[in-house]
Amino acid sequence: MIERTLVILKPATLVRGLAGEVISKFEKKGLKLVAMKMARLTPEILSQHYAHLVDRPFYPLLVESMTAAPVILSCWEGVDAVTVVREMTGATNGRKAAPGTIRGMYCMSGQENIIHTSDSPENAVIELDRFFVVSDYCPWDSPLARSINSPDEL
Ligand code: IDP
Ligand code: MG
Repeated sequence: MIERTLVILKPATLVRGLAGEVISKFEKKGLKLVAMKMARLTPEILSQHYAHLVDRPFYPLLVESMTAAPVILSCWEGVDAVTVVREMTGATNGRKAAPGTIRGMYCMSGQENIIHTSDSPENAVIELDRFFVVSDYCPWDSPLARSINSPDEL
């Protein structure tokens, strides 16, 4: 099924000059970029986005890190996009993430782990609605679509 998922390039990714490299991984995989913008996240929106973590001891450091510079918010579309992107992301701790994953390739930290990606189709819908409005989306038909998927997969 064609899904959409949220990818946030975290502040450290922008600071380290890795944004283009990470975006390129998703492009080359064959996912379709349908929305993208920069934003400075606030403690308020982070308390929604990371509601499952607000009571954890590391939460203040997480907020400090996520507000230290802008992020790049992006929406990627494709067949099973949520699972595909999540598996490309790798384990939360970059030191434990498999070597071929984005976290496995580009980070050494449990907190400074390059990207956020939605962990289920249900959460993808909630998270995309948190960060994007309808007019942010630019759906488009790729002339190469037949080279990305067979029609019977769609
Ligand atoms: P995820 O990003 O792999 O989905 P979550 O458990 O949802 O992982 O945690 C959200 C973010 O909070 C992580 O990406 C990471 O930046 C931070 N985080 C999670 N667990 C820890 C920890 O034990 N120490 C420090 N930061 C953490
Ligand atoms: Mg998570």
